[in-house]
Amino acid sequence: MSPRVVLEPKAKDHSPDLYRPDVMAESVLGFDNVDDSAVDFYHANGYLLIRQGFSDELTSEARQELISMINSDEPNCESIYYEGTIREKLSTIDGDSANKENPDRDSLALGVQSDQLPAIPSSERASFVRKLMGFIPEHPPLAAIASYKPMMNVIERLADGPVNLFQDMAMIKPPRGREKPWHQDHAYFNLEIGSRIVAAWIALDEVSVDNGCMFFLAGGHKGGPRLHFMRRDWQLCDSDLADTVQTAAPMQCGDVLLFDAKLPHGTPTNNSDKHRWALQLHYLQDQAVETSDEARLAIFGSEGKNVTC
Ligand SMILES: O=C(O)CCC(=O)C(=O)O
Repeated sequence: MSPRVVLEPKAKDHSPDLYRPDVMAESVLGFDNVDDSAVDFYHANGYLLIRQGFSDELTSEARQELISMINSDEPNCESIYYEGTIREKLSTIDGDSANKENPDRDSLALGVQSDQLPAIPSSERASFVRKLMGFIPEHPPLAAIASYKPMMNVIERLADGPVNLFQDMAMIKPPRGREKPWHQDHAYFNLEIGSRIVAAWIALDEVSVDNGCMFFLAGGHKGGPRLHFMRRDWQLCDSDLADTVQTAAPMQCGDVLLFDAKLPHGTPTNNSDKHRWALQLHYLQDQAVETSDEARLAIFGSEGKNVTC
């Protein structure tokens, strides 16, 4: 499988005030301790943080697999995304369009796409990988996590019925790797707005405020869909985050954050010298109904709504 290669635009810095650890996430220890009150907590708060969900053996095999993939000439995945800073290492990309300081809105959304990995040594290239997508069938150590029965049982309780994995991503924030601005995951999916979608964000190493842990607005899923704008990404307006009480979720390797696809969340720049390794998997209720870009944008987009950001 030849991956779609995306060289992202150079990311603009975000204000440090956008991510405030006002409150620390509450948690339960282990999938076995998810009882009815934990399920109620998820529905009320939009998240459930499970400590020590995965063993060191499973997480270390998964992390090693990702390291092999980012260093390989054949990563065997659908897409591979590189941080915009890789552009400084490349002499020409697609004419000169990739080196523009201020990309227009379309290139901001898409980055520069190709079917060739960047033409620099693989060890150097690897240090710029931000995200891999679509790898589960080809990579058993990652499939073992995605289909882990104790986690699936909990997710099916949260979704109130059978679910299917419909998106798999490895979120690798390298040192100084970019922010993922505040957003709701549902704003990226052409799925009926009432669909039950559970995201599983799994730490494959220590994740801290410093290296870009998850921040979210606990209970914010209950407000339903929010308007998104194309700014540093497809995201909430920064000003919507003023005066909010934010929850931070520092995690240890093997911890799992389950959250509702309407929970507003984001992660800041990795300000450390260490990679931040995580998997993000999305599970969708059986028999969900697909919609269209138009239907999604009518709900999450700002066009024609007389709003500014
Ligand atoms: O892992 C991250 O940094 C953010 C992931 C995320 O929220 C997303 O891609 O939807």
